[in-house]
Amino acid sequence: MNKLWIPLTMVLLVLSGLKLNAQHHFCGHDLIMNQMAQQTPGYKEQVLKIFDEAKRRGLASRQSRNQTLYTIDLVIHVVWKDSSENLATSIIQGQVDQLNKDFRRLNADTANLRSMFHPVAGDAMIEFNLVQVNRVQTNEEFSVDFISGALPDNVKETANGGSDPWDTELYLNLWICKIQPITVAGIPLGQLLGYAYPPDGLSNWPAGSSAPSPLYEGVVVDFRGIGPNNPNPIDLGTGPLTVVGRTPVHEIGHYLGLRHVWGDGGGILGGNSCGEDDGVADTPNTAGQSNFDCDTTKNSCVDTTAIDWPDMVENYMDYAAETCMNTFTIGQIDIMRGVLEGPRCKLINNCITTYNTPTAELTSVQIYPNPAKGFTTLEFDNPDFLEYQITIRDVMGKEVLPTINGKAANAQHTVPLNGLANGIYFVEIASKEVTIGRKLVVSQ
Ligand SMILES: [Ca+2]
Ligand SMILES: [Ca+2]
Ligand SMILES: [Ca+2]
Ligand SMILES: [Zn+2]
Repeated sequence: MNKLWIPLTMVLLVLSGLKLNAQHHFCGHDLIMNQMAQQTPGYKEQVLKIFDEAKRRGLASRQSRNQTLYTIDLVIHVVWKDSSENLATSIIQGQVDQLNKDFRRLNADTANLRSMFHPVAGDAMIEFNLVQVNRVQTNEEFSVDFISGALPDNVKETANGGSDPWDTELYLNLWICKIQPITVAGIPLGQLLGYAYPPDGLSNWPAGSSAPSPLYEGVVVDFRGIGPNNPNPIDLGTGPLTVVGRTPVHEIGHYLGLRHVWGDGGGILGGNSCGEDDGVADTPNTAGQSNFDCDTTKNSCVDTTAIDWPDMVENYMDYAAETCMNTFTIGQIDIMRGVLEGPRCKLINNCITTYNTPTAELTSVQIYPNPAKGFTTLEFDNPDFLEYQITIRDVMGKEVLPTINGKAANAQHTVPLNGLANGIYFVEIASKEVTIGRKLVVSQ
């Protein structure tokens, strides 16, 4: 992740003349990851756990993929101030059509994918059903606070000049608005084109945490990033960009759990990040993002596989030109479908048969060290994200430590044992489906 996201550092960089490229524009994934990590310790780890779980789940169901088309109901909110932002219905429909091509690999420009990547390109078997377009006129502006990292989530609130979502568990909400340029002390730093919160297991979090509201789940895209045939150009000094509707494709990729192909890291100034990747085996690691170009000569990291692949600039999760992007890989599709079969299962009405189906819920239970002195660690897998409760009792059955509640997929709890007398204790891990007991020996 972007380790250079330190507001004060950013200001100093600007003031010291290392000014960021004012033409740089991007999606808000890094902003979210860093802002949330600052507000809520453990956020990144939680997102990564859910990512790993989705990958495992999607990989397991890869074989049956061709038989199961997932349809997501889509609600679009057009929140406009200037009439140019109130996009014509034909542009909205064109965007929905583009989503349905790109997620089914029916887009004509798949022909441009270089042949070495043909074996990893995939049809996600995901489609979008537009159920409603809400148009809301507003007097508000939608801005990014670069110092605090706050995003323009007021677009998601009718009371704050935006448009309230339809139930975010049942519908994908896409808000279209003008996102104001990012500035610090009047200095323009760039333009946010869109953002989406990753699936982050909010219901799992402790009360009082500053996780974003479930009402904020969904995708926000600047009105100029909707296409094709959008008459409102984005020109940030290098001429108008060609927009064909790939910003929403990219942001829905994040919404369904994907990370950037270069794996973030490397810093906002474009440092090398060959040491960090996106967790997806079939996207070649790269040293950093593309710059809205289509440079097929790039090979920025040496791959550890037998073949040293070039950078996959055709991938939707890079920042290449929109006319250069045309592909999700099979590994990325595993994750997106794993998210739809897990934390976002209600979108596809498929929670009963997959997400909440009783299986061997709590597995691979480990307690270490055991015998323990001072503390011990409990670890187990909970692939169906069931709520669980851990109690620790003495030989008389009396609870000797506070109960632990959780819902994490890959549970890990370090338990302080201070004050416990030497002896044998019983650890009980219970979900609504299963109870597992283990013996714990305390030897202080
Ligand atoms: Ca990288
Ligand atoms: Ca990769
Ligand atoms: Ca390479
Ligand atoms: Zn992004």
